[in-house]
Amino acid sequence: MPLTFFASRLRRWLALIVLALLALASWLWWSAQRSERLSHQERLVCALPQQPAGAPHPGMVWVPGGTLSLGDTVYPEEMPVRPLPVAGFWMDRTEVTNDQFAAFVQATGYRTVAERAVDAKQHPELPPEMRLPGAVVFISPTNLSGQGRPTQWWRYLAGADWRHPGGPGTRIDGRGAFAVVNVTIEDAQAYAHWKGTFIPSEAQWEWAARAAQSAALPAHEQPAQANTWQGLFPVANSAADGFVGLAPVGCFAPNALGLFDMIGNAWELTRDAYTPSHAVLAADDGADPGPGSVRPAGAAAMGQRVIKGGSFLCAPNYCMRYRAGARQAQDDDLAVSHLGFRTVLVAPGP
Ligand SMILES: [Ca+2]
Repeated sequence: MPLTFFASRLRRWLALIVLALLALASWLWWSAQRSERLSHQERLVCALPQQPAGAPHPGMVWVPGGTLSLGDTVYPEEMPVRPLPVAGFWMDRTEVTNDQFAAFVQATGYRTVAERAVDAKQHPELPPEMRLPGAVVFISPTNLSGQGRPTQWWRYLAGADWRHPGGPGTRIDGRGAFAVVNVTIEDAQAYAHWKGTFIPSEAQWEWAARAAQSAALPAHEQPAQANTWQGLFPVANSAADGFVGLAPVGCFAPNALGLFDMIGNAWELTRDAYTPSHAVLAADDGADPGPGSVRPAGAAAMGQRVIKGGSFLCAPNYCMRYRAGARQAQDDDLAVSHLGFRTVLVAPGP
């Protein structure tokens, strides 16, 4: 065969290889950019249904009383499941938003915990850079060494606060309908005090998340109607639910009471002191115990509260806490980028 034939075939093969490499590079680039593009395409606001004219407490829904089966059976801290009576109350139908929190700050001049320097006397163990005003922010790692060390994806960032949820350089402009985050229990109670409401107990929160149903425990599957994490946490997030990170409130179907985002989006603060299980319970009359008080009564105040509902970071491979009965501990004086809150009100029902 003539040499030109081989040269021609070689050129064709080389061209094919180059094309294949280009296709592979394009695909890798496309995959790497997908999350970035999705975050730019995400909705900035989701319409909430109108409430009836003359609703007694606008923005809130009534949660009728009943007997809650407190807890669940997936992780040790949510066991044992215990019956607990809960009186009726009103609850914010969404997480408190940036706009709502901004109104409070504008009216009062309040400065959040994340905007203040950390008291060296209270935390002599912390290095100086962690005593600067700031918050703990989730940053998806580009490579992981070892397994399950949260410091690989949680970073204390000076300058992170509710106005800068991802750290300095990030903003909430155009994100007024997003859940406020990087707030602590002190901040949440200050907001609630200004509103004339208060932070729910764990039982109130869980009862509301179960839509005031005392029937069998809900399923443990990852919910479709909630902003959670689809993929392998903490490195691969397909955002099949439409959101890479936090979402505006009210983008997913509400529960049967009309409460939005009880599961997923932002974790939500309760006023209860954290206990490692439900082995010891105290009766909760639903009354506001006042700022600084903790429940269950008699529980040792360990400087941690119970938080509920899971967040946009909850994934089946790491944290199946996208359930009403799930719970987690949160340091009282540490603001985190996946944690927000909503408030409740004890007043006559409709
Ligand atoms: Ca999501």
